[in-house]
Amino acid sequence: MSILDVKIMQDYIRACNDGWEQGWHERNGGNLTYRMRAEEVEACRPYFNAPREWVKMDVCAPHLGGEYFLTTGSGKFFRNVVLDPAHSIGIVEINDEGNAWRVVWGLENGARPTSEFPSHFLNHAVRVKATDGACRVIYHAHPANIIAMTYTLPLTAKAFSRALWQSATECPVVFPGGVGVVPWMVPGGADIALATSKQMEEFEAVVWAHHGLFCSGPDLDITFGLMHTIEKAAEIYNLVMSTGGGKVLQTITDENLLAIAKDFGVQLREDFLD
Ligand code: 2HA
Ligand code: ZN
Repeated sequence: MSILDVKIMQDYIRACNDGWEQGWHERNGGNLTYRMRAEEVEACRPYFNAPREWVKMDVCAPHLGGEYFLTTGSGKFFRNVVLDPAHSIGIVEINDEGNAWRVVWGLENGARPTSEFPSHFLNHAVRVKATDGACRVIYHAHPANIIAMTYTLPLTAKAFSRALWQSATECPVVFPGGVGVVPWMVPGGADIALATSKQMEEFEAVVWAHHGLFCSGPDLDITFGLMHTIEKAAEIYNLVMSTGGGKVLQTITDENLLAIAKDFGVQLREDFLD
């Protein structure tokens, strides 16, 4: 047995590789964090190394004190996760105050959690509250089509949510709450982390203009599926705009969107309709 035989490790590594295979993770692009269940921590604990030193963060979330997160490493490539997990990903423990982390497994040779760990951490903090503790995953990727849309659409939650909903019939069912948008900001720091987590109070997915997408969810399948669904809708949107030269003859109307919401029993954000 090794830690790599534990199911959550296998599922997490598979999610990283699936993202690589989708083309969402050029070079060291993107990052994935997972808040482990108590039983998953116990299954992994026999393989933990002696903990490293505590590293203080600029952000704080006391209700995440004592949690353990699986995280991709700063500067590490998703492409390499499946080949070399111990150097590419790791497990960090959060201190009781919720303002520092320390590595307990992986991230070998002194690697650190993703440069976006402050954003992930604050997003977890907000989504855990917004979902009564159900949220466990924050996933950031660089899918080309959703990024391309941030050059041609107003950077508002309404414009993006509506355009995506109208691009594929399943969208209003998969993300009836819509998506948030953060304008262009310097990545990696506390400012973009705060701006993103503010959006995450309302939305389970947030677009970063000219950069990528953040998705949240209760497990790896649902969160990966949300990223996949949004990016596919964005691809359709861009195909329509480019093949039709911006001319649309017919679309999914606001009435259609309401009919879907009614039949599927989901609460669509109606203030995003015209
Ligand atoms: O890890 O995606 O936003 C590289 C990034 C930073
Ligand atoms: Zn990024």
